Amino acid sequence: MTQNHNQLSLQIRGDHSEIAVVTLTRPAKRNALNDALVIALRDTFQNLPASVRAAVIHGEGDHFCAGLDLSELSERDAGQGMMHSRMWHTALDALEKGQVPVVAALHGAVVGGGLELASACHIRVADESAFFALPEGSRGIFVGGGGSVRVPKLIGAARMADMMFTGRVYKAAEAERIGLAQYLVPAGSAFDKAFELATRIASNAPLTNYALMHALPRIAEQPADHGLFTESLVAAIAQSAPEAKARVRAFLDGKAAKVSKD
Ligand code: 1HE
Repeated sequence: MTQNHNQLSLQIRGDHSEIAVVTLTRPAKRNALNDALVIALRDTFQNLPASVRAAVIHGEGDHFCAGLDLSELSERDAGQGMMHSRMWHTALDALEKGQVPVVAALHGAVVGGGLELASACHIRVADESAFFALPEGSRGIFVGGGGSVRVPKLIGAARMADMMFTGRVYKAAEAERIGLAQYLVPAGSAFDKAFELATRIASNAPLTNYALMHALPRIAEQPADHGLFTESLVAAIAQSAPEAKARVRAFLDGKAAKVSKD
């Protein structure tokens, strides 16, 4: 199944229609995010088909995403600027706090709002062509798509401030080393790796994936004692699901895969 918004496409793939592939399809503008595209992202992630268990997001052309569409920035007053930023928050929250994990396949420019979008995803795969930057600093603006909250969680506030103060650009290998991406793959193979990971994720119990998306980040922000209590609640709920019982039984019966280092 394929749905096309104007500048975004949604394809449902996999034997059980379990993988959503979301493609930014605005290569002539390096997939810059105008308002229509931000709203399409929101609508897409709020309305994924029930069969979907994991998603991949990537960009058409030579770049993942050039960030905010700067041609739309011109005439907003302060109130409109605030609402515009809140619209981004709603859209990227729909992705980050949605129903299924999202794997970002990154190549070429992952800059400004493109990095904000990538940092709302649950796993980032960078190929060797990827480069990461926050040019907001030199454009006289600030991040507005959740970057000030999400990027420091990946690399720390000091590194993010450096990127904005100095225009520092991280190439893929260094980006992976500092935590902007979790996987580094040869140029041209980010999508295949992301799809492979999404397929693996989709085979997990949905409740486990949901807990990883929704409990883990909240626990990270709780005081340790509250976090431990939340962990116990989530663990109790997850282990009580029939699917958990069946998966553990399958292992004990020798019918499920062992952990293997290869
Ligand atoms: C754009 C945008 C854009 C390209 N808004 N139109 N983001 C930036 O500051 C990054 C700005 N873009 C670039 O630095 C470069 O375009 C790239 C490194 C991403 C790609 O370079 P290249 O040589 O492949 O493409 P290009 O020739 O620069 O751009 C091709 C076209 O895309 C051109 O338009 P054309 O009509 O002349 O063909 C560019 O104007 C257009 N284009 N990027 C609008 N960003 C929620 S707040 C977030 C705040 C931010 O994201 S600020 C950072 C914005």
